[in-house]
Amino acid sequence: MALDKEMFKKELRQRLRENYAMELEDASEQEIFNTLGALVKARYSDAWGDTWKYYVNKKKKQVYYFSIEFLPGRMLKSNLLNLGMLDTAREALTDLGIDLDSLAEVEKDMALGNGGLGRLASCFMDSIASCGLPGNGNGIRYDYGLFKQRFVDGYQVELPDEWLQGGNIWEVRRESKAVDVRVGGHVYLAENSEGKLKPIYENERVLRAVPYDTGMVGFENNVVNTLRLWSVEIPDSEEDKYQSIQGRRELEDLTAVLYPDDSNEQGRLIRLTQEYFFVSAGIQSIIRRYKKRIGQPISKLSEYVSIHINDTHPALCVPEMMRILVDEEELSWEQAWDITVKVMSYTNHTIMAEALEKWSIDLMRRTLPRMYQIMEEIDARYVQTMRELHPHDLVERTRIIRNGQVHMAHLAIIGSHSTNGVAKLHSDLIKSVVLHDFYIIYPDRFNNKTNGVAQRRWSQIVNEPMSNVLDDVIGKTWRKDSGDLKLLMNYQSDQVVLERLAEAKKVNKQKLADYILEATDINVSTDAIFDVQIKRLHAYKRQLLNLLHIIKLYQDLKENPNVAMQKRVFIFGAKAAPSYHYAKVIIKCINEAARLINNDSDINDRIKIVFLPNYNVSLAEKIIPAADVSEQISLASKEASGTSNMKLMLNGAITLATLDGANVEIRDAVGDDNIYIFGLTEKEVYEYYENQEYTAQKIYDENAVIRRVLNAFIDGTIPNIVYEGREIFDSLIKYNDEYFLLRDFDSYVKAQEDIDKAYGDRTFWQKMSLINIANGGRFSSDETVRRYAEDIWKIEPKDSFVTEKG
Ligand code: B1N
Repeated sequence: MALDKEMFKKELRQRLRENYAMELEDASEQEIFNTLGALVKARYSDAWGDTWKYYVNKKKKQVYYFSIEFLPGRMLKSNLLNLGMLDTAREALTDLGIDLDSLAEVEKDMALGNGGLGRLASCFMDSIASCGLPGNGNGIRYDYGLFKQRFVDGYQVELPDEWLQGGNIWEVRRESKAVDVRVGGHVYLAENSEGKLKPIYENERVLRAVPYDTGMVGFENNVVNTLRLWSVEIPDSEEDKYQSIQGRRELEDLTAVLYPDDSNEQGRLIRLTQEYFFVSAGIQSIIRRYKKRIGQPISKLSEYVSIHINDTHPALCVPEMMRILVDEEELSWEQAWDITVKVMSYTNHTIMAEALEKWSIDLMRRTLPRMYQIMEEIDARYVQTMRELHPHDLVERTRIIRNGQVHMAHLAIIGSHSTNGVAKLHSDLIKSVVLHDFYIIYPDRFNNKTNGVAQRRWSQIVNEPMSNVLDDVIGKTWRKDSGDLKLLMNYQSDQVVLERLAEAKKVNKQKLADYILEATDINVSTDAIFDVQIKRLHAYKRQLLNLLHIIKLYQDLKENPNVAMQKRVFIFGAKAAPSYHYAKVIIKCINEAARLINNDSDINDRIKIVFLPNYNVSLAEKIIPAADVSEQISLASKEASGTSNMKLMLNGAITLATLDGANVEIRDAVGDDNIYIFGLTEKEVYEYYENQEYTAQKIYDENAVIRRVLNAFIDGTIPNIVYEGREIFDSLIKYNDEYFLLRDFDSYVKAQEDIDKAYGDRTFWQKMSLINIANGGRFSSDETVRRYAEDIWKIEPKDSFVTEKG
């Protein structure tokens, strides 16, 4: 039964009395928030149970999405929206003198991920439920999420993210579903009484994996799927082994922290154990449920279960499934292998060499002895089979165990039936360059699934002013089916509509301006272009190129204060991995340039730099609706897809981009006239690699503008960066500018000048913006997961959803 406003108020008060023995008027924000959360959870708990029973009773094939990161952000408004309660809740709370938006800020961001990869996993969870697809997440319940970022004297400082401190209203601890995971020790094979070879474990450690489940609420469809996150505990049987505090702490550390690296791999023991921990716990619980609830023979597993390996971190799914099928279910190797390959599928998210995961044989053998034995067997059989079909060196290059290391991507490809990239260009590069050897061996296994974003969150929830205009202009169907945003194309010359969208943008900009003032003490004008670059800090993403351009503008203005140009606010949001020195140097330089430019009276507020600290999902929700320009300026070929590019276009920002990742598809969607493209293409980048003819020094010598900009880093123009400025300078000149910033500089400047001119023509700009919004529907993760469901997972939506959609 739908809850009306009066019932809502009554229930909220009632629950507050029951749980806190308090009247609303005396309760703290946290208490009200917790109570509201419990109320919302109660509204979907029946559907949660029913969804699960439905899948079991109908023996529906289900997908389990294994990911070492999930980045859901806040869930209150998203759950309210999906339950159809957002408006009621807002009105009820207003009656009670409470502002929903401020109350929502009480919720701590669930930040169990670094960036795009983790956020994608959460967009998929939302879309899988919203499409009525039987699918669940499987990951780790870190006690601490991604570090909190502060700036002290312009430097990044990392603080722990104690996200569980206020409690987590959404999760349910399921003690009864705990499983044991064995690590370390020795394993040898011995014949049992029936003459079968069985592994015998010695001196292993037993870890108890306890699941915490969170409901993933579908959009207005009564479907609630499960995100299951595992936490480590000491099993009762092992209590006596863990008497010292230090011993206990070591064990509990396993799920304490998320590794804060993005697109870079830090091989460490805890990380490997984390990977095995959530893989083993997840697969054990899948098999247990299958046997108990589906009741089919284990040989039919692949008809009921699909497991997705999100990047290589869960690649141990392959040997762990083999272990269970062979050691515990006593299937033959061949039969177990056939099932495993059918069940598993894998997504590659990067071509950056340093991110391709490898573990030393020694570490693997010591940490996970049974896994290592099984991988040796998989490797040996792979070589044996392929030797007859392919040249020796091709087979050698593609082995799982090679040169003293275990190659996780090789394991994931060999042990699954599907490998996909995350944008067309990236999937092509995988086939032609990065994993070309495997493409020769398994041409049918490779495919593309361009990323998408949870459109309801990234439009309806974060951008109400725009959403209201859309409702008035094209009706409300776009809220369920974002493909209908296309209807907006009919209004591209409608002055009234263009003006209303411009007003909505202005409202969002004012809100962000208020936040900027509060967070940084910097005053910005909403008349300025809000030029946004928000993503992890990484050399290949080229935040430095953005800074070089800003320095150029600064120097131009210093030289000639009357130079004609639009006001601009350059907004950055970016965390650097704590161990990534160069990225931190760039942060310091941006902050010092900001201090210089923002306080220079000659500049007179014509350009400003705002580096907002602690970029996370909630901050993205504030910045994205207010953006005019979306900076997607990675060196072509390096960004696998990008997803902030999609969120920004959906909110009417104009993209300034290289032809990299999904930018290529954004250009195809909006047309050349509604995007600003610059820089080398991926082909030209590869040509440079082949000819090795790139000389940054030469560009510096010949280009006076670039020379003046770079000199600003070492001649005191930008103060307080004596060491950092030198490091930047050297990285570009002495070490020859690995990401071709100088090569792309002129065309970037040109594109920025074009943007400056275009912004001056309000109608022209607003029309481009409208066309971007209208074509944003193409990048909905609903569409993306539907394609995974059909092509890879072979799962079907819940019947009621099918009938509803016709
Ligand atoms: O995955 C995103 C893409 O949109 C981005 O282009 C891509 O950079 C990102 C090791 C990664 N690739 N690799 C990672 C994350 C954590 C880690 O420990 C690698 N993240 C991406 C979604 O497809």
